[in-house]
Amino acid sequence: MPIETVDKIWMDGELVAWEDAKIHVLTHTLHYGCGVFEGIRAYETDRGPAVFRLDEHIDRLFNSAAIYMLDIPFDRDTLIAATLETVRVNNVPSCYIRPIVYLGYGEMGLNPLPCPVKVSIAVWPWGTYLGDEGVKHGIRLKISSWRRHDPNTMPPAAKGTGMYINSSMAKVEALKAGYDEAVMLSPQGNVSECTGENIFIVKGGAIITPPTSAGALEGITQDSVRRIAEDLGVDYRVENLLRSDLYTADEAFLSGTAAEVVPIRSVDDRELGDPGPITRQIQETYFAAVRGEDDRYKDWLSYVND
Ligand code: PPE
Repeated sequence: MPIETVDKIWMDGELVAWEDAKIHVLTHTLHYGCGVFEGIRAYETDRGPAVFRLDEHIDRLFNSAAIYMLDIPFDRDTLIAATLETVRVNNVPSCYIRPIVYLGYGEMGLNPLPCPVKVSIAVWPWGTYLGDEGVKHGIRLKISSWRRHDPNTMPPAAKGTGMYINSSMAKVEALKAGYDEAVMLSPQGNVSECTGENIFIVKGGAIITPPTSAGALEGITQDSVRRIAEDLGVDYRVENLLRSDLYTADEAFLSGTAAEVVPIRSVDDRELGDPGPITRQIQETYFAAVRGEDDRYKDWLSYVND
């Protein structure tokens, strides 16, 4: 589905018309993939649109940039205000938000340091990432033949643009084989994460998710799942998982800003079946939290019209 356009995109401190948000073909990041980005969502609430966990996303953007030695020419507060403003001026009840920090037109060659650091924030309406059916009934996963990055090859803690070639290859492989999404293993063979989501199993009443050392991004939705699990009194553990742990799980689900919380129906054709009770509870609480319907999580929302 093509992107649903809106009026304005924030580029380097200014709101420009959607169709004018263009860059030069010799933009450094286009050639070498050295950029960092975020994926954020704003949800419709009874007080207008609210951005979910905005501070944490902007913090991660700065951490990603620090890892790649990209010196963002704006401070945190400016990017937080710019995000809220971009959602506000586009008059969308809910949307996906994509801040990106990239190296612009300047010098060529592998040394990124002389290039200008540019920042853009785009928003657009985006429905369910893995399909409405997937959110309700669960999706089918396949273990990818592509391994996730080793932390000393590409640091998974940075949400870097170029790193996603790996995810895209895994995604295409899974889709061509008739599955909905891929699970990637670390170079050592532990479960890492999906192409754009963290993964969880439920076993003996506890939720277990792999550590960052297995190559997973430290997900902000994953952290929301942790807090919700604690509040529900469900044991939550960070431990290495083998692919066979996925096959024999009582329940499994994944989480991400774009994907939200999605049940897993099967892994490599081992059926886990309909979404289980813990997955359902986490999912329902998450959707209530993002819509401002659960007071326990009100500190996670930044209201655009406040
Ligand atoms: N792992 C990866 C590799 C990843 O890309 C994401 C987010 C996550 C885990 C979950 O992180 P969080 O969103 O903080 O819970 N993936 C983003 C990009 C998806 C895309 O298609 O692009 C997202 O969900 O916005």
